[in-house]
Amino acid sequence: MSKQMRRLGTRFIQNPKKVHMFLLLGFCMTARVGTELSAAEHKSLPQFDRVVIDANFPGGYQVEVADVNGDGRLDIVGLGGGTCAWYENPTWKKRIVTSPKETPRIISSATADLDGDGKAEIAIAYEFEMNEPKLGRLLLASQDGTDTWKVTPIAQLPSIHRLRWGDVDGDGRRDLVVAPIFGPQSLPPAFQQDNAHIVFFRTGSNPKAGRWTAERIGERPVLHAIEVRKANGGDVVLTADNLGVGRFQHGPQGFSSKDLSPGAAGTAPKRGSSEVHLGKLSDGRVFLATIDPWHGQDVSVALSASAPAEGHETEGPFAERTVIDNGIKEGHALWVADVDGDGDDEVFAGYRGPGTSVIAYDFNGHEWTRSVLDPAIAAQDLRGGDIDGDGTPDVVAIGGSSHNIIWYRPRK
Ligand SMILES: [Ca+2]
Ligand SMILES: [Ca+2]
Ligand SMILES: [Ca+2]
Ligand SMILES: [Ca+2]
Repeated sequence: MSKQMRRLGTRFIQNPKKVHMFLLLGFCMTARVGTELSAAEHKSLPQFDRVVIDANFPGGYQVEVADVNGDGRLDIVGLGGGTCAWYENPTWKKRIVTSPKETPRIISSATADLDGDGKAEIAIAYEFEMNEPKLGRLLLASQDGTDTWKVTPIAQLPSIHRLRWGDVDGDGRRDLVVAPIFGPQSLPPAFQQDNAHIVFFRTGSNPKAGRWTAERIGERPVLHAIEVRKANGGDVVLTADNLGVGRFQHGPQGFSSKDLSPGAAGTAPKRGSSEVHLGKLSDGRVFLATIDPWHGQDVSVALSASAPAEGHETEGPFAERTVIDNGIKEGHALWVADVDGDGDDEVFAGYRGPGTSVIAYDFNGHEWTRSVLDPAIAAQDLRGGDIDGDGTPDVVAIGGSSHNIIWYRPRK
């Protein structure tokens, strides 16, 4: 038995077939990004252990890395097929939060300990139906005893699609940012009749009671994904939508918006951007990593002109996007993390179309090298966090047609 297996805990030692060592099959792409870095050391990607968290999760759609039980270890929350489940670190015992009876057509979750009692609450979006954008509901699941969850209805929200916690009004309390994908009057196939209306909820003095109040943030056409980032004066909402990447920030006159990047050209709804995260390089510059256009084929990077001051990372300006891969099919998963410790964030992208894979892109100072991490997952979502507490960020993906949840653990 290898040292890697021993380190993974009893469940995996008892089931050694669950751990596969993946050798990275890297090859260089030709894309060149920005000016070359002079003295910086750019490490190459480590190998990853592929740890199966669940091999039988029907319709897997979204994954989170969050401490659910408050023991200081990051757990994994997966959803899809009407079910929300969490997996307890380090045994990865699976527990059901909600079932298809409570959360049919589940689409998103956002986990955080809202009342500070050490037990996380999970906001859940469900009753999503792509071609019926008038449907959609939000509830809060809270822990009621050791292994049971109580659900509290919060609101009906047409076309509800993405949830993230963040303090967008800067009052020191968590708000729930809710991004529908379409406006309620939108019609297939282009969905351009009505913009998606982004809102945030203040959860009040007793969040578990569910008496939340909504406030408008703004609107964008065909809004596929959001990222909430720390910023001066209140967290910023980045959007990936048919206009590309947008940025919304709270101020004295409400929210102001700004276009950061146009994404890909094309005919609606296949234009703009589909996923977005903000990454950083070792020289202090930041970049928008995107999948473009909607459910698209491109993985792109748009670099900031200079190194921004802390709290101003999302402000730009950003250079025109550089496509670092144009060969993914139905791209749906994106993450950034510095897994080799050289100060540059790697980009991780996953897709669910033919060829299904999770791919890593590593900046070597000149270009982004592409490595297939795992072809055996129809990735719908990617997240990360230091799951094993070794100081190196880990990456987790959930697959839809492959019905699996996989932890990619960088080797030391
Ligand atoms: Ca935990
Ligand atoms: Ca709590
Ligand atoms: Ca790195
Ligand atoms: Ca780690």
